[in-house]
Amino acid sequence: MTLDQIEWYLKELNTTHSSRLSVTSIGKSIEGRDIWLVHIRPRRCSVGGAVWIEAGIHAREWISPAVVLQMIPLFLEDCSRLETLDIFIVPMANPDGYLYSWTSNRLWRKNRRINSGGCDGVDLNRNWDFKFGLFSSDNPCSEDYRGSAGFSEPETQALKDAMLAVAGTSNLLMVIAFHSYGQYILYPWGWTTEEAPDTQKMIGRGELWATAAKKRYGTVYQVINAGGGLYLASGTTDDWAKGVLQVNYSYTVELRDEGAQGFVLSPDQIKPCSEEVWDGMKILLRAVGPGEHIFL
Ligand code: 0X9
Ligand code: ZN
Repeated sequence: MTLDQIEWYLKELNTTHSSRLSVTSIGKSIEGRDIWLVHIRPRRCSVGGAVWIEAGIHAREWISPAVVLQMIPLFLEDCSRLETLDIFIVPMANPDGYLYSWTSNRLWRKNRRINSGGCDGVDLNRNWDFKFGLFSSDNPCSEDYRGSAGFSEPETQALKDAMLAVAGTSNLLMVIAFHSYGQYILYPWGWTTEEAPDTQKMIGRGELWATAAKKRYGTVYQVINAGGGLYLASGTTDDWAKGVLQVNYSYTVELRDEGAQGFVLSPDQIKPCSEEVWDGMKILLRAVGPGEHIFL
């Protein structure tokens, strides 16, 4: 979907499903666009806890918002433990970058901050103020330019304020950020190869996700450590969620594919990718929070 189509769809959901869903703006991007938060309320009393889902922080990773948007009606239809959860979804964390990837540069990654010196954009997934600056670039021309300071960007400020608000009022069980590509379930830390709290639980639940996702089309998602298995990076959503919010479960999911098409994934992969991801999400969400012990 184009940015306009995404916004139209969210407005439509807000009017047609207002009994269980609300769409609000949590702040503005650097070019003044709204960053939308979709809250799906529990059907029954809210005993299940809350889950935060982020998509689209990297502009060119178009499969991320596509897959996450397709989850919204599935959450609304679901009649299982999932209906006891508060689901918070930011389907498009970097609207300016996304628009730019449609109009000017398909492989744009960062936001659209104008830096001095001629190279634009800050990598929003290096801008979170946890271990800020350790493994990221201070060069505005780099794809992983961290910005001038932790939370220098309005997009990451809006995201963290909203996440802090959710964590302050409900039992936030899990944070998942959707990216592409590579087919990985990444668990923290990303800033060090040392082990994060709850590592065995994150691996176990990640494997449940991957096994369920594989059943449908045979797609293999590897469960690996972000820092040790992929590469060291700091100032990321997943590390901030683990280090500051101290959620039990924090993940970055790298969606399809393994590199054949990479960021420019063909549209015929949207539906199968969404289906396998939903299979993974259903089992994962049953295996975190109250009742999770039955999965041990
Ligand atoms: O480098 C990133 O920001 C992510 N990969 S991507 O190709 N989508 O850009 C991975 C982030 C993984 N998390 C940590 N390293 N903490
Ligand atoms: Zn990414």
